[in-house]
Amino acid sequence: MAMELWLGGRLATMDPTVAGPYGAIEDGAIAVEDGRIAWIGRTADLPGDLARRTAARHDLAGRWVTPGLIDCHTHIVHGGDRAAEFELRLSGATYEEIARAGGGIRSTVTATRAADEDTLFAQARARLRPLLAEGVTAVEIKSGYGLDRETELRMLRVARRLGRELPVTVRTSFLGAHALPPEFDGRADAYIDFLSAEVLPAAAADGLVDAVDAFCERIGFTLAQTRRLFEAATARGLRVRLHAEQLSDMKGAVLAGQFKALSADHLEWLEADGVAALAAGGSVAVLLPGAFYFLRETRLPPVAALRQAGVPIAIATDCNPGSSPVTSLLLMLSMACTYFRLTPAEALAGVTRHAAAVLDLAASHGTLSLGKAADFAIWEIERPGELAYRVGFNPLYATVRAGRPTSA
Ligand code: DI6
Ligand code: FE
Repeated sequence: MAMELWLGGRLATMDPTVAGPYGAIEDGAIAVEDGRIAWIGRTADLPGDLARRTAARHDLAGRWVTPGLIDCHTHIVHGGDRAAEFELRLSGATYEEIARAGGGIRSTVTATRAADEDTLFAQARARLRPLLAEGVTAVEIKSGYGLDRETELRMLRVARRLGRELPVTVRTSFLGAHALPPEFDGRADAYIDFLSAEVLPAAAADGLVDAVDAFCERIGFTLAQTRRLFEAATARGLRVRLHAEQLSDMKGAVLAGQFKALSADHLEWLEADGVAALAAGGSVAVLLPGAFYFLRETRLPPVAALRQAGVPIAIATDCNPGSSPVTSLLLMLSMACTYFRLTPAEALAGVTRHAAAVLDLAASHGTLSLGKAADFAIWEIERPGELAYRVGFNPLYATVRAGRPTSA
């Protein structure tokens, strides 16, 4: 592919080796070759030979450019919705009560098992579109609403198909340990054995698993069960991550850190021992302000302690029908700042550089840097902080993926 040049932009590279909170390069240029960044810097410094080899030029006209946004935690493939449960909660029932009464995740499991691959694909594509319209170029998608071999694999196949048919990089997580299916009532340990011995190996053999996740919680799985699943994952060479400390302190983050997890997610109930373990394990803390908002949580994740320990913080939608029916990553930037007191620069790092690390894509995504994928979002804004400032306004001008303007 011939070289193409993007000139005259203000680049929020998010590259920590470039000075300033956003790694900003004013009057910047990006040269793209074979879908990768072949040169990046100030337009005035562009090497002459490179300019001569250029086949096409694009004028950024002073617009801001960020790395393509990355939503590193979603359950976007699922059947149906839970609007009725939302109404129940408004008349007083809690999320945990509904789950214990057999609703909650289990009702989405029923709907997902009943949906064929094309139906799941069409519904997920409709939820993905608003994310792509906000400059998202990579997304994580979990299984976890099948809880049987056939449906877990179907969900993951749909996730892979979204990555093939839409302009987005998809990374999958196997979340068989999301809830206990009715067939295994009272037999959670046997279910973990079934996942480890049958479902995970089958999904991995079909190339459907990039990481393994679990829900460690009173209404999910115990720490010991989570550990056994992590051992099975690690034995297959798969990285792990964990829904930890969302509703109570189960010490999930301590376990995650011990397994050098890619991430621990939610973390409202995280204590000092969990913070230290994440730091020691090199894990990213993924904060999910949509679930915090939608469940009307009041306990804040320990952002100051995470910062102090040097734990990178990512932000994601957690797009799911029960606790975060959210399809706007820009809204999550706003909520991360207003609720969790992140700075706009921290929030933007949370949907670029640190989100890439969660997906094990740090070498190729997440910053505008030499050699990385030419995935970027072009914005009609005056300063990068605006991305976290407005509510319900989308200033995206265009998205470029692997060097090509996209349309979804
Ligand atoms: N925590 C969550 O917030 C989602 N999953 C999880 O483990 C909620 C999933 C749902 O309610 O359907
Ligand atoms: Fe989740």
